[in-house]
Amino acid sequence: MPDTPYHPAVERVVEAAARKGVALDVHVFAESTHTAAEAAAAVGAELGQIVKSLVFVADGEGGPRTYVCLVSGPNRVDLSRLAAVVGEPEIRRASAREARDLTGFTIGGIPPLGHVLPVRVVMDPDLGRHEIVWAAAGLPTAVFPVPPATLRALANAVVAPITEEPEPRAVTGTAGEATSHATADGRRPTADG
Ligand code: 5CA
Repeated sequence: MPDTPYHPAVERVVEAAARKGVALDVHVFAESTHTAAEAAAAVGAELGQIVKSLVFVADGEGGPRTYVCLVSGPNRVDLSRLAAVVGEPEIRRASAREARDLTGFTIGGIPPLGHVLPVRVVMDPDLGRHEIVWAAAGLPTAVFPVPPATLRALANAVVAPITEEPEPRAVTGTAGEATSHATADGRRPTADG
């Protein structure tokens, strides 16, 4: 147990992990770890090691179904891919208020586990490239390090490709047109910060 008790939001995350037999090493900072970039700077890690916990909603007759995507810092969720992976015809980004009400945590501190309502969790395979990744621990000033395999188990996550492909590189030095994966109207369905 720490000398000083954790904030109740952090305590909920620590207890959820403890119920799965994992002792979290929560790091609390004076400065913000609200964004992935801030978290990377605070812990001295690569942006790719930061776990964004992004909330999505499918509106069904029985109420909203909530999905939390655990995404490597630089990556962006592709809504079409996410919908296909979770088998929802329509899915959208949660508002800040919905994210708080559905998970019990405020954006910037939403953790991968310990949510107040049942959620399904989908994890970006890119997180598996790192020995250790860092996830939010319930507050926008608290994060914890975890091996990705442990994160997957803690969050009961399915690992599946849900992020955008990198933008195609322009073809240079030929007479042909550059290829593009953009849709006919030039937009790509995206949902990330
Ligand atoms: N503590 C950091 C790193 S662990 C963190 O929680 N990052 S995060 O990416 O999971 O949370 C911030 C994200 O919340 C932003 O990337 C952005 O995509 C999202 N966000 C910010 N404002 C809103 C909003 N008004 N509605 C929905 N999502 C938002």
